[in-house]
Amino acid sequence: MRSGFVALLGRPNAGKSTLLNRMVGAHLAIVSNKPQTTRTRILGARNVPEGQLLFLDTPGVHRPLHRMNVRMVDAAIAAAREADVVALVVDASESTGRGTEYLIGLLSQLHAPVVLVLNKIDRMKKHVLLPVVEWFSRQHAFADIVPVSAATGDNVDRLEQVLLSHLPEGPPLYPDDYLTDQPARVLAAEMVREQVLALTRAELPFSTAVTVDRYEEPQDEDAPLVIYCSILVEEPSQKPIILGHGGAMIKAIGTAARTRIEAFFERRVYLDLHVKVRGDWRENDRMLDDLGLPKRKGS
Ligand SMILES: Nc1nc2c(ncn2[C@@H]2O[C@H](COP(=O)(O)OP(=O)(O)OP(=O)(O)O)[C@@H](O)[C@H]2O)c(=O)[nH]1
Ligand SMILES: [Mg+2]
Repeated sequence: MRSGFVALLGRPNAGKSTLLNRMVGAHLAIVSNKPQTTRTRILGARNVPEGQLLFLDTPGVHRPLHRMNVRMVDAAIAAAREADVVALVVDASESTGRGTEYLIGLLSQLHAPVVLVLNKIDRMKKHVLLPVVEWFSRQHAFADIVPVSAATGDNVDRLEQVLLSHLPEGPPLYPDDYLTDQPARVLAAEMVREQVLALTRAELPFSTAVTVDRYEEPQDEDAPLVIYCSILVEEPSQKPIILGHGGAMIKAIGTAARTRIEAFFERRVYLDLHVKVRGDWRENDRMLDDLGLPKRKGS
């Protein structure tokens, strides 16, 4: 048997979270078409007869402009340093730039083998993939290169086998019913944030956070989960955008999030949303600690 940690490292929007969810078969990490969606490291376990893969989804590596972003990038690099295998996930349908070169530069600091995952091949014609493979092969001695589509699932079976082959031999590290390190209340708050990202535009996705003010899980399984969340924005002018005309936007966010939380937990949910203005929360150490973005030692 082989078991160990696989860090999913990459630029924002490469499809790391989509790949995590595909690999473990559950919507553990929220996904959006906006960059910098994932803010913390998220563990998702996948058990196969040959062993256990412990995926670490990470925030996309980018140039940090706020304290929050410094912590995000730190969390990603720390996960890559701790992992047994690093899967460098790139959007193969996009041309490479400085950001990709910076990431490749980081790889030399890692001891673990690095598997290059060329994602989004559903958006590409076969003949354009070959030059991409050739370019990346010249940049780093990758342990393997695997083209996949996290969205359609194309070739992810092969990726699983490749990643497994690079894990150390040993028994599973977690029980076989263990799925994630994300507490239920965090999963719920993230599903609210996912709808904020899906339904709002411009700067809002970057300057919004969701906190849980109250979370009740009644023993009686027919009774709904009770969840009170606050949507934090930085500027007073952003509040009416989240609320929408006559409260239409926050209602839409709430309805969509509730439907998804209910499907995830297979249980009725009462969801209450509030909007709060918290200027500069992205620079506030206590807020960032509470949001699961702790400062790392030495950073
Ligand atoms: N066509 C296509 N789109 C994909 C694929 N994988 C992910 N996407 C889309 O790419 C966008 C970004 O996906 P995410 O999974 O959120 O990307 P990420 O790397 O986790 O991004 P960050 O959390 O911001 O670092 C979303 O709109 C996804 O639906 C794929 O294989 N094919
Ligand atoms: Mg992500």
